[in-house]
Amino acid sequence: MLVGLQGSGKTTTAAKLALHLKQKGQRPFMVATDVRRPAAIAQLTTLGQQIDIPVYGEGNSPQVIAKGALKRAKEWGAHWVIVDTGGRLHIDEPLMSELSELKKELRPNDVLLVADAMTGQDAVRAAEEFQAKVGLTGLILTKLDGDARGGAALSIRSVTGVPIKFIGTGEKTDSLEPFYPDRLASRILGMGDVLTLIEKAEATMDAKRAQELEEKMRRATFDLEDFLEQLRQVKKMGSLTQWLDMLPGFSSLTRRIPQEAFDDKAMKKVEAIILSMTPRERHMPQIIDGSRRRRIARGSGTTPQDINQLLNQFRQAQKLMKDLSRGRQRGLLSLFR
Ligand SMILES: Nc1nc2c(ncn2[C@@H]2O[C@H](COP(=O)(O)OP(=O)(O)OP(=O)(O)O)[C@@H](O)[C@H]2O)c(=O)[nH]1
Ligand SMILES: [Mg+2]
Repeated sequence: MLVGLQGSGKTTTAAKLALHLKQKGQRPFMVATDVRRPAAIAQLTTLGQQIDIPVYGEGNSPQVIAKGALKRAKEWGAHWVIVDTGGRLHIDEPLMSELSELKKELRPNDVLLVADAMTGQDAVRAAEEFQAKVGLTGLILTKLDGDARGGAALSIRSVTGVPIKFIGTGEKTDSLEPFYPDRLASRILGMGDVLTLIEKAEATMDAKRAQELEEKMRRATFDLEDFLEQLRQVKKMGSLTQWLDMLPGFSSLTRRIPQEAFDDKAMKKVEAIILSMTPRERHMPQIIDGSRRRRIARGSGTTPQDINQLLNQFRQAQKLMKDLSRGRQRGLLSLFR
């Protein structure tokens, strides 16, 4: 069952969904229940003819149509019944009760709110109402082919608490895409593949540990113990440069971090060095002077140059993490979940 404000794209989306299912070898069946707007039923019927999918719209009230449609769909052997509903310019009580009645009659698996990505706060408030009065299971965001960056999607996602399932990217019936959070987030932020990168990082890293590290970065208390922990995590993720290369503007940085820094031998060395430091040194590497450097080198079986190299790497990582966490990517991504 598709619901939404007037002109949000319900009728078009009904046809898009039907075509999508048909292309997957399914038998979808469409129902037009908008008896109020003249030509609304004819609009869906025309779309149905274009994509060769049956449309039912017989009756003078939504419930009567729904009842007849379910019967007909069953006889026809439909796998899916897609129900288009009428829209309103603004949320009003008659619409909400009409939709609630219809929902009772249909008992749909899904009630999807079709929302126009170009609209702003009004759409957000409407979404909240639809959720409260009718009850939603998901969202379809339309008109993402336009200039809209889709920022309203975030608010709608957040006020309804239901996931975005598809996005509409054009007027034609084949302009429907599954929803990928990273792509929309990139679009909103105007970034490259940052989100895919962070998702990848999240999948490999221990989520709790990653969050702690991030927290530390924000408070600028990221120290050498955290650095060691981070190296271990990054090592688990595979080559650092490989994933950093996905970030726009970071390729110059990756070239500055030697690949050898992440092989086993180098890791052992880094561990030995950091473990030879006092807790105070790990926490405040800036206090490591010449004599401390020599002591740490002796304790870890390395040279003062090794210590210098490590401290350089640490500073690079510190800067890198600062750059990464400066973005809102992570918080943004979590809104879609
Ligand atoms: N560019 C673009 N246009 C779209 C998209 N989805 C729908 N439209 C257009 O938006 C307009 C309204 O679409 P409808 O499907 O009629 O909207 P509706 O929600 O059924 O409208 P009512 O039945 O009047 O409430 C039409 O001109 C559609 O072609 C989309 O993803 N991209
Ligand atoms: Mg319509």
